[in-house]
Amino acid sequence: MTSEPTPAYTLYGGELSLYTGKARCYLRYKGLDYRELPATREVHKELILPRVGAAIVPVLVTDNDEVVQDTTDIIDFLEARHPNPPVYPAGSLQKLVALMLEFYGDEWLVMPAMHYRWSVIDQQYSFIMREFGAMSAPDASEEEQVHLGEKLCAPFRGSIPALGVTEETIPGIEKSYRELLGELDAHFAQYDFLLGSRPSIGDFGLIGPLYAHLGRDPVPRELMERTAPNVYRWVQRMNNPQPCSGEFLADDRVPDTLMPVLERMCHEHLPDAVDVVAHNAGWLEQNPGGSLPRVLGFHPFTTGGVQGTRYIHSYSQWMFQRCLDHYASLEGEDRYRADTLLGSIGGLQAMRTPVARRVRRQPGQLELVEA
Ligand SMILES: N[C@@H](CCC(=O)N[C@@H](CS)C(=O)NCC(=O)O)C(=O)O
Repeated sequence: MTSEPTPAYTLYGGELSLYTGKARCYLRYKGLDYRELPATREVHKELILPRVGAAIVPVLVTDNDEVVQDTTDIIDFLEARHPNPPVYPAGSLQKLVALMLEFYGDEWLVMPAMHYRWSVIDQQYSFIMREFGAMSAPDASEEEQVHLGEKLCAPFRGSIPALGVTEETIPGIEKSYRELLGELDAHFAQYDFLLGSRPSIGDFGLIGPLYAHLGRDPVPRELMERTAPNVYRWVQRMNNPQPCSGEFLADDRVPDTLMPVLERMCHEHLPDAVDVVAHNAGWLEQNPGGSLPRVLGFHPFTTGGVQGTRYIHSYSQWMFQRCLDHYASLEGEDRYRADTLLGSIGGLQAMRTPVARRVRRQPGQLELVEA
């Protein structure tokens, strides 16, 4: 009997996991030789905890036993090995927009995603519980999976107030999300992806929240399908791509239809990111050489015109630095065009945030350290 050869890549995660969706869509678009396996109890015990240092998904393992955690690192690791076609646009303005929207999907839209999974849990209880149980114990009975799911989901379910989801903020979160859906729907009525007929790193950032939670959990999926059918179709395209197909728009053009989305991001998300940079700097000043705690207390935020308080997610700086570094590298005409765009969407000041203390990731740990 011949056994199947091991694919080049194994992605450990789950269908219900926001960030697994981001990595999966990327692997599919690039047409890579991979398989996806559930992050079961055994996988956590034998692989993820010892090699990554925390119970987090997704994790990519190569056929050479290299382990990569964090979807941005996974994509960059694979882009270096399989550069064509790149998911980072060559045009400087398109690249800036793509990095901003990746950051927005990864770090801000988690709020509506988690709200629409957990605040309406009574309406989708057995689906969600079973999904949690199935990732951990795929061979258990349905009943056992639901039971297991109830235990496993506790940290996620319990995290929503820290993310800023409370009775007071829910009207703002829903308002902003519904408006965002309308804006994206108008965009995807005209374009297959954010920047043309090829998905960019920005599309992969947005698909995380817009698939596993907002495009798949029963309650928000119905909302998306009914009110934003073009967004729903983009979710399907992202999950079933023509591998390696498509192009970014010519002449580094950024469609006008993205401006309201970018404006929303600058208005709601960037103040949070700028404040994270300040808090991280303060902590690193007080604790030279230390590893930044993942959460540094709480700070105010605004969404959909409603104010709330949410955790200070130190990791956000690492994602924000990607945007800041790209912007800082621009010169001449490129800088002028970036400034004009950022000025028109209210993002210029934030993109010029001075970073007194840069941060970096370290292998085998989730906590950031000073770079
Ligand atoms: N920035 C990370 C985030 C990964 C993440 O937060 N994954 C969730 C599941 S979708 C998780 O495992 N969270 C557990 C934790 O953060 O401790 C990435 O891009 O991979």
